[in-house]
Amino acid sequence: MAIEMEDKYGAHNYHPLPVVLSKGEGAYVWDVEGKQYFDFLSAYSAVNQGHCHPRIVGALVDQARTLTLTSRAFYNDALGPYEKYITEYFGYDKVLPMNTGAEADETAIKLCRRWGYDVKGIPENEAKIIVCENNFHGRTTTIISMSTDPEAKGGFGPYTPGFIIIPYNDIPALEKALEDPNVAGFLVEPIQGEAGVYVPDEGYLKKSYDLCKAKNVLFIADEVQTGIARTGKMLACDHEGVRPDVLILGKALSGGVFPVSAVLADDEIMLTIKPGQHGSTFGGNPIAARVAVTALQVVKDENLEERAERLGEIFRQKMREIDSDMIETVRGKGLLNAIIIKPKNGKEAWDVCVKMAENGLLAKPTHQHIIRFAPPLVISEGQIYDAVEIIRDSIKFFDEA
Ligand code: IF1
Repeated sequence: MAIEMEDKYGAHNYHPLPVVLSKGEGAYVWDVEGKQYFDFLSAYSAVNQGHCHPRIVGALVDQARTLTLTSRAFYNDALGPYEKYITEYFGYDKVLPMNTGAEADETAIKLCRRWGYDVKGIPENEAKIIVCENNFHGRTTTIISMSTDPEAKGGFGPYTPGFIIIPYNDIPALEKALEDPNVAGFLVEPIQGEAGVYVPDEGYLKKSYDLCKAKNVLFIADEVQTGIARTGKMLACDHEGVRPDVLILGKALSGGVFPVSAVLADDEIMLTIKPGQHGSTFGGNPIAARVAVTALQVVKDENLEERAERLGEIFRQKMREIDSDMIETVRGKGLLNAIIIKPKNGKEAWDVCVKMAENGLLAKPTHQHIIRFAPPLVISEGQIYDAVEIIRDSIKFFDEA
């Protein structure tokens, strides 16, 4: 019923697994028949704190009963405390609050260009931003102008100029691109999520950061998917001690209960945007402010960084113990992992995902042969073992077929 309605009345911009969900709690979701599943997608890493976390939902409901939206034409009593909390939490002078990850990436691009013109002295309209092949930063027309994915980019031209595309995890390529004096920034995912949880070589982030600093270029980290404890540290950049000049957050910044994103930077960068030069109707609304503070408190109170680190190690270890020639590679960091499936007898990643759903675990393939596994960080060790059993049984089903 729900599937037919979505098919008839909704745009066909997704191809969902045939599961109709109606309830979520912690690491579990339930479908309309009451079947329970492990959620190993976590809404692409937005529900790190677990589905419907009571404290976060509590903040949402409480504020929603009081004051939902004022616009930024006026002050409100929730935004200032949130801005203080998040800037101290991550160690930056200021935050620019937005709603979706794409909006935060767009905001970072505008900040980088304005800094390039007003501080670095790049000639007007000449600023360049370096990005990596196989990046994913969102779906707006400027963001897909940076994309190398024909699916995401094709048929939506004309494209926004001013981007230099280099291979990911390639220091010499970055060095060469940085020779252009009009480069204002390097925008990079510390781990490429959509590309299939592509973890760069140890030291790549630090070396990239150092090269950018040497050329007075902003190091801009898109931590929309890798941030908020997902990879075993609060930020994936923390694994290499890198402090991005511009930090982009989204998704789990709200624990998945509300669209909240943010861009953090110090005054030299942030104050290049003056009143009236950027904004958003819902950006920094009181609900988002209260929800984000609570979502960030939960990450600390429930030690989600340490859990992601420890349980991620166990998950990858158990996955590597599965004896199947369908599993080509297991890779990831913290609880952001993926396996590459080698097709067998015409069965591939999609079939494994359908079988896992039958067996009570939800995950989705990306780029045909890669299955990403990203459970809520509140999952227990016992649940990890149960989940691995389901993954093993599902893959072995095709092995023996
Ligand atoms: C879809 C992908 C993941 C992101 C990073 C910005 C954004 C995303 C690193 C934009 C969003 C989402 C978008 C969603 C599926 C999902 C996704 F498969 F598309 F690429 F996670 F890998 N930076 N990623 O991962 O944030 O505007 O969506 O809030 O578009 O299908 P958003």
